[in-house]
Amino acid sequence: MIDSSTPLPLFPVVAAALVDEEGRVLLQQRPGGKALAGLWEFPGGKLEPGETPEAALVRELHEELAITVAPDALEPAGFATEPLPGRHLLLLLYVIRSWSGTPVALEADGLTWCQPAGMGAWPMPPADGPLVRQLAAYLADN
Ligand code: 9L3
Ligand code: MG
Repeated sequence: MIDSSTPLPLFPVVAAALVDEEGRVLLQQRPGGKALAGLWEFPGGKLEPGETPEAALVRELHEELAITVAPDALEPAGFATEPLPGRHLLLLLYVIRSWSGTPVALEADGLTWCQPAGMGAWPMPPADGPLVRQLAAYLADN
């Protein structure tokens, strides 16, 4: 029986705030037919078995956006949790200020660059909202 004293298994997912020279951050639109379709998210995804969060994010950004990121360019900037059926999402956010290549939407329905202060205009998955506030605080201090 599941009750509040029984921890759900963690479901780790990584996400990136790619920050450009003007302080804008890239969001991508989740594609139709997938969970949370149409919502705008920080790019990223699930860890594969045995993968570190950093390696997973480097791989996801290459798969989703065709960009190359060096592992030491990842700055841990925040996290959010969200209960899902049977498991607990743990979403880790990394700031990235340098990469090679120009992001193209290989899996998303669209891309947008926006200031963190303007992200409220973009409907996001539940776990991404807290990350926006953490991102703004992180960027103000770093
Ligand atoms: N998720 C939420 N915000 C994000 C990302 C990359 C992912 N910025 C959530 C949506 C799903 C789960 O993580 O519940 C796994 O993501 P996907 O593999 O369905 O993209
Ligand atoms: Mg993804």
